[in-house]
Amino acid sequence: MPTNPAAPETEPEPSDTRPTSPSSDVPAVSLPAVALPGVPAPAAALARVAAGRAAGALTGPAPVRLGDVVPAPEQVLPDPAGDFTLSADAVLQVSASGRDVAEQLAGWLRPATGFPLPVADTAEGGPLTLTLSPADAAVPSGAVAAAASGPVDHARLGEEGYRLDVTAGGVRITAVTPTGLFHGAQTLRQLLPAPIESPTVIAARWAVPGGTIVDRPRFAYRGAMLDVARHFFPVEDVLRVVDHLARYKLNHLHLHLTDDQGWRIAVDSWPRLAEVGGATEVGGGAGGWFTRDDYRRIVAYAARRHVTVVPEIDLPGHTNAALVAYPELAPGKVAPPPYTGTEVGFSFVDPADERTYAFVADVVGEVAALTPGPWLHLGGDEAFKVPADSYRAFVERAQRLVGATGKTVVGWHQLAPAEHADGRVLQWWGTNGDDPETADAVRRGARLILSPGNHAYLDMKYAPDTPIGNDWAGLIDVRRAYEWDPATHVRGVPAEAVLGVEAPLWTESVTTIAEVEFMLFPRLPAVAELGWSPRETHDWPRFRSRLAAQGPRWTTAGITFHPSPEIPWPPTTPTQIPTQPTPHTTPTP
Ligand code: TNX
Repeated sequence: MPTNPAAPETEPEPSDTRPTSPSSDVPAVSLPAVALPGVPAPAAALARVAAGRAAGALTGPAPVRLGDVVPAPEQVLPDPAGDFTLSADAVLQVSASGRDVAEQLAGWLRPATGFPLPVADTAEGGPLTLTLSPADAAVPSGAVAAAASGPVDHARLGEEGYRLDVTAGGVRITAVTPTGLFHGAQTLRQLLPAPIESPTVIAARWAVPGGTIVDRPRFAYRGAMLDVARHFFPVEDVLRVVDHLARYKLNHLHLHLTDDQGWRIAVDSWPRLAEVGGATEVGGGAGGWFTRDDYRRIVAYAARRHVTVVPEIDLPGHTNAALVAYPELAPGKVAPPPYTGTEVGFSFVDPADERTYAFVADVVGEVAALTPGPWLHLGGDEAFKVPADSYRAFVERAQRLVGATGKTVVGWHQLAPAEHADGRVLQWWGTNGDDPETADAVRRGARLILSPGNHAYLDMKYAPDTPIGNDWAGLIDVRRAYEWDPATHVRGVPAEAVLGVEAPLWTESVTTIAEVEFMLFPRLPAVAELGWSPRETHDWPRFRSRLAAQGPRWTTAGITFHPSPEIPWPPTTPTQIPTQPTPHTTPTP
């Protein structure tokens, strides 16, 4: 058995509200269990005292405004008379299939409030109610319809939409699916004051602004990519990234699992891929890889947060680690030396050898079997040493092998010249928005995920003095990450062919989870907003002020971020926002 540096732990059952690790977004508090489910008597008593004090001391409107949500909701109708204050005796009412979302919501709110927040199995009651009901979700309120900037068909909240009603008497989230409820619960979390992110009980008036939000995504695919190949990141780090995605209603995590510097997923039929190919990384570190159980844990954790994992096996280039493990795949049948630098484009599996196709079939077969989601990403980028004809023939065979597993092919837009495969999705990472081959592939049936290198690449530096990151696609500050439109970005690609957006994080220079967060925040929420929010809400001045309000939340939650000078961060926050770009520093809550 390989010894994996990231030994898996068991994902807690939905009913277990105790956090198990600091990388979960449920912060680590240790409360001995007594009396009420999940909450100890001393903490509950403390919380009641704190809440009483806070409620007495603070009155007036809720501190967060109803529209202060990232990504911007489709419709917002504030009702200043309808503010609600969460109290220590609140119960979450939920119908059966929404229970897991209610448990997660309670798990987010318990540490800071100290309230027991038991989850009860019934569709009626409150004051916090989660309702799965196509009928309720479909009923438009006249007031909300009036608040809309245009007509919206409320019957089409769809797979991911939700409705949130806040009145003085309580909060109700209504959706057609648990995914919609989950997004609604994330919105509610943002509507509570920033100290809700505290891992320990604090005194606050837990007010929610009154009114109604009706919301649903603009694009079906909203993602981020983590490169675990250039530097390896253990399971706990990946889970933490999943939590970050879920906060901003991103629903896909693309894992770049293989590259020249490391092979990060165990494949039983080719064991040396991970055992040998996983033992390196950029800079000469020890690397690592995910066992099958590690990977299962990641996909299950993501699924509970309504995030689909998209595994990438990058072929035919970016394969040096595989060739070190299995020289028979190399064109000359000679193992290259392990590679720990950051160049690209020099390696490839032998497209002329049948053994290569047995390898591809085995690998995509095993990865597909471990992956519940519909996608399998074939890479396809920067195979500079493979002649165009052989590249195309290789890709067409590889696409068929993926199709045979039942998965739908995703690939970087270099796959474009190959024949169409059913459902095929290309991922655009160009920088000039103009590529006739990609436009032609779209005409032949492909859909597009937009990851323009000069807007969505989160490995690009923010500014010349950003201590880590690349700059081949330019500098990407928050405004640049925000100021583009996925629907019109690539010439000759109509909006209907755009499946969505993805923000990739390549990790040649990114080595720790704090550095990952430093590159993600505050740009990831900008890309998330492009994926979720209707174009009519697109407005840089408003976005930057909404984004500013996220800063104290990150600080309180212990999430590292770049204090971008473009953003008017609040001057007083629960703790200090770092003034220097220090990616290694996680602010202390
Ligand atoms: C290009 S984007 C690559 C990666 C690098 C990245 C660095 C793409 C499909 N290929 O191999 O890591 O640039 O920004």
